[in-house]
Amino acid sequence: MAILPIIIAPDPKLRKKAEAVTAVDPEIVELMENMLETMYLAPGIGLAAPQIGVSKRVIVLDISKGEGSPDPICMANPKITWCSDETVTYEEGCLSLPKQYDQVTRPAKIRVSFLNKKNVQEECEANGLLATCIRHEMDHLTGTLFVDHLSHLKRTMILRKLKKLKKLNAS
Ligand code: K1U
Ligand code: ZN
Repeated sequence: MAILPIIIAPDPKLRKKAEAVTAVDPEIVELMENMLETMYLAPGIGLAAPQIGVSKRVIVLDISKGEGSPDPICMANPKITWCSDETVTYEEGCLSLPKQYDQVTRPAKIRVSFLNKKNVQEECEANGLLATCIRHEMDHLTGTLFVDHLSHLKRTMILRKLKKLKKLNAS
């Protein structure tokens, strides 16, 4: 397994639309395992392949936050099949936008179909933080960041701050 560097915004790689995978073959299983290891080390509760520079529709999640036993979830080609009208608001963060947090409102419950690690099509229902995290990670697959759900002013301020920090770290 390997720890992969996480891309920090602003970066055009985070804005690209990811490609569907044809099947969860050994190469995709290895990608999923590397993504999980990278996510746990960060630490985070989710990670999408574009965040490590791989433009594929693959996400991993574990919202157990180290409390109790780990509960890793791997999804390829996730697709929302239903979402509730009821919404829920969480303070979101993103490993690609370090130390930036804000409230985002999303559907409280969702149903999602996906290919699992065994290349079998599955459908599951999620609510609360798991539903939010799945939507957050799926946003990464279309080049959307959580700041895109905020006001223009907040988004611009956060992205400007990160651009300055990147410049500073490079010099
Ligand atoms: O996509 C990412 O960059 C991961 C992101 C996922 C996420 C967080 C909060 C709401 C929705 C989606 C993170 O994991 S940020 C780090 C974080 O939230 C966390 C880290 C350790 C323990 C608990 C939370
Ligand atoms: Zn994110």
